[in-house]
Amino acid sequence: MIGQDGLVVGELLGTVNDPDDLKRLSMDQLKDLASEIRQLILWSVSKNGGHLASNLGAVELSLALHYVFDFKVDRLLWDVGHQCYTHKIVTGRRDAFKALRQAHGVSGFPNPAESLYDPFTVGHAGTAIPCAIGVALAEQIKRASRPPGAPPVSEPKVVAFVGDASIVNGNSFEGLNNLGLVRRQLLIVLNDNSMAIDATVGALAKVLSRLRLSHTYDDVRRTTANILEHVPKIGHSMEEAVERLKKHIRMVLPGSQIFESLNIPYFGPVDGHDIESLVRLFGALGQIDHPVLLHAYTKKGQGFDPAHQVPSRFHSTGPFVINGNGVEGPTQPGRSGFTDVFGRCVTELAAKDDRVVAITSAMCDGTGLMEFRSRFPGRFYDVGIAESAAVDVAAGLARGGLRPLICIYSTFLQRSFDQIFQEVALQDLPVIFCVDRAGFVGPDGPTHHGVMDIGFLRAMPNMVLCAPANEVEMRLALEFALGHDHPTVIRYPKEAVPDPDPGTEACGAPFRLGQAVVVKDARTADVVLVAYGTLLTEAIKAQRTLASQGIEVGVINARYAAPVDIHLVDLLEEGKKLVTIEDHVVACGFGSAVLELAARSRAGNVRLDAIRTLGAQQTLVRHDTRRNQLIQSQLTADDIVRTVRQMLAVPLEV
Ligand SMILES: Cc1ncc(C[n+]2csc(CCOP(=O)(O)OP(=O)(O)O)c2C)c(N)n1
Repeated sequence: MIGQDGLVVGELLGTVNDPDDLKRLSMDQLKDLASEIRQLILWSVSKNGGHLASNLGAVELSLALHYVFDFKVDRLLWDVGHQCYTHKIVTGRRDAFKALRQAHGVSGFPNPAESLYDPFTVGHAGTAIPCAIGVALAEQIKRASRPPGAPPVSEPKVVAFVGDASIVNGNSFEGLNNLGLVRRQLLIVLNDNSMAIDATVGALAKVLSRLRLSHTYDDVRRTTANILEHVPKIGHSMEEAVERLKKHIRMVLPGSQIFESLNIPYFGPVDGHDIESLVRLFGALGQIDHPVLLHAYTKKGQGFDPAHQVPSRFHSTGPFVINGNGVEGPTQPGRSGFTDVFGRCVTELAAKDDRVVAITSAMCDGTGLMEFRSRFPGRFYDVGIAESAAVDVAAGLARGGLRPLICIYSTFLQRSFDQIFQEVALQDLPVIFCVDRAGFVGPDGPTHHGVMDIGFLRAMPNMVLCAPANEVEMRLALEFALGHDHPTVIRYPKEAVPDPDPGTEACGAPFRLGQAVVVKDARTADVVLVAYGTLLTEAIKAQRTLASQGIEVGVINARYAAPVDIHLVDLLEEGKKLVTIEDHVVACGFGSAVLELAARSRAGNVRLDAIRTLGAQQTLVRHDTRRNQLIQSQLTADDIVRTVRQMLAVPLEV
């Protein structure tokens, strides 16, 4: 049924405003609701973009969880959170879901500011299990502190929902290793679709896939039936319940052995699309006063053939048009201009330099490495969602005389802070960090913005930080890094590279350590705009607008945030004012580095108030378009023009 606003709402779904409404539905109605929800997800993602394949696969699991548990009091923790669309739709956000990832709609990830049903803001993998342990321990501690003889209270149940690629993340495994701390109910739902964004990699993925191959669909059904058959026979004590279930139900299979060896009762594998069985399974397993793991098989893209056939293409997608049984569009996921250019350059450079090795953490396509992978399979490593290990692998490769490039999103690089410091920076190893999605990332929102990397990287010893402003500079920056025998960071945004601009010819000069380039002569100007990276384009626009208003300013492409070009201080000593511009939080960023340098000037005439630092004031910039995020953070050409006029005390032109 299509409403006036074009929102597809099925008849049943129209009645579900809260999870309590779900609980009134029959099993047959739940199944119908699942297909109505799939239609809504498809409708909204095709309009707004988003994570399609994972969400289509998680509908039944999500509905069954909400049917059985009461997440007003119980706690549901999503890992990554990209698969939470059904959860959003049934927890009062159905109508806002039509504007998924739009400024006026819901975010694509769980967010407590949106709903009491979201205990955490999430976006990174590996958090659900350890956070769930903490939540469960809080209840355990409260239980222990109740006075003896106090009437029993019903405690919130805790559920962690995690995918098969995220459960192998180090943080998840550290959580599993500590699960023994929990001596109360905690249910881990392992949603196994045998995919990360691409096919899963690594030893555990192989074990899980062997398990999958050793099972027919009938086996899976039998496992479910087996568990359910024994559920009514559960005794009253936790130990008895677990023992009975273990004895009668648990499958002695490689998948189970992994968890059993960690002393985690394992149940499964079961069919994650059989909603009726799932409801009964959750009903039973939720009663066990002990951590348990339910392993469910699902299909990524279930119910929409194009996403089912090519799930990686529909993992995270831009808007697309559904055309009969096929689709038009979407824009390739993660294929921003800078990413493409990076992918091309690194492939060309690797053809000439056989020291070049590329490493990704489950983001081959997103980081533009598809061509590299097919041309140089022996020099490409996908280590799965393991950013910290990826950095240490690179450190080892560098120690072995090779030139590893870690191709990673800024936000996920945060996971590797200590490895970058200790295994790379402290050793002064020539690892090249190719930091994609630096700056605002648009609709993915605050969990995914890459606005802190300059801050934490420039504090490290031996680290060189540079940022190409355009296509030509991407190659030059890579050439510089390959010739530099120390750690180097190259940062670039999720954005199309700017069109070639005759005014930026100076950017064609090779990168030289710590040297900025003058794009517009600063000698006769009172104010100089100093841009780091891609915002050079806004600085040039601002310079042209100001020139048309009779105000001449200089423009410098900083190229380096560490070390910063010391000649910037000369400009201050000459009495000029500087405006620094960066797609990063102001705190600890490029502008801060310029301020620090200026503060060390011995000339005695440098005033720090001659420097204005333009950058993001905060990291919590809501999901929206990248352009709007730059506008909100006052980082556009108009904002630069306004700043310059204020500095020169020239009223704004209206
Ligand atoms: C620390 C971290 N690294 C990388 C990502 C990017 N990422 C988002 S979803 C995803 C794949 C997750 O696979 P899985 O957990 O199996 O869930 P599925 O999408 O298959 O349901 C990746 C790599 C992330 N969110 N967090």
